[in-house]
Amino acid sequence: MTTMDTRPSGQPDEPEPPTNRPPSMHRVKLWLKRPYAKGIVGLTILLGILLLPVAWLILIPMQATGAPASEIMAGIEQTVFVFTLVSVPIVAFVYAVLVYSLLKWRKYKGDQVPEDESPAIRTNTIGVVLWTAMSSVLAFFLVVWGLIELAQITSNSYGTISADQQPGDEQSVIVNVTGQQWIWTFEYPQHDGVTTEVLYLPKDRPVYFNVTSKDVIHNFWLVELGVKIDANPGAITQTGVTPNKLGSFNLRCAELCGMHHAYMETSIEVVEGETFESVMRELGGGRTA
Ligand SMILES: [Cu+2]
Repeated sequence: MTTMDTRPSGQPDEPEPPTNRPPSMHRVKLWLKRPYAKGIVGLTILLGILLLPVAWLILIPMQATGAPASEIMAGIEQTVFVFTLVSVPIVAFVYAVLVYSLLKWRKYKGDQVPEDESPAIRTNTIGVVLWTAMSSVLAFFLVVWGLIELAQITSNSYGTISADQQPGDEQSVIVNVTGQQWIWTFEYPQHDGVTTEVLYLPKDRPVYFNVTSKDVIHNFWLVELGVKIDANPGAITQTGVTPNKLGSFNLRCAELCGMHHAYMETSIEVVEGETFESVMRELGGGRTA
């Protein structure tokens, strides 16, 4: 092997690329043999296994009150579940680094600072490609899932067509919702304009809401039905849902609207279609449209 300099003369000296570097894979293996790498990988696996049930634990309080009571809410629950599962490996890794650092790197033993452990992993091609690819795949999965779920929610809440332009359906029910500090009122224009302070809904029938406010911005939130939309003064927002479960559910204001915001809640009574019609008749509103 010759040691002769073959570069054309006159060029400034550039640093020689290191020629004695072991191949990437070999460096990854060396790195994985380090005590801290072993410790963090082990902790990541352990924490990952411990964190897995969290996805189910999150569903328990959501379902405790009777959710999902619509297809929209079923989709939202599934999304919360899947997103939690997908984030487990990342959360486990971050906490593994944190826990390991807190336990092992509180202080050096004696006065001796440990030698720098070579080779570093941060410029390792395999390491960088793997880490970037894994993060990208996870993020891409979440974006695609989120967009599909959002499109389904929009179609299930009749979000693209306003209530008065929906196909005239015998089955469908229109409710005009008004928020004001700190009460909700519901008007049923197809039933002689009956008004209630409890939201009555028929099961398995599409319901369209025209939502507005008399004073400040409120937010109309049908908790177990997965519907949430702003109630703005001077404007009407539209949404809808098809309740698919009988029962009593929660309706809350989800926009801080003043002193008694926390008490701006009522109940949703999802009843059979016939019961709904008889409730309306009892309140003085026969079906007129
Ligand atoms: Cu409020």
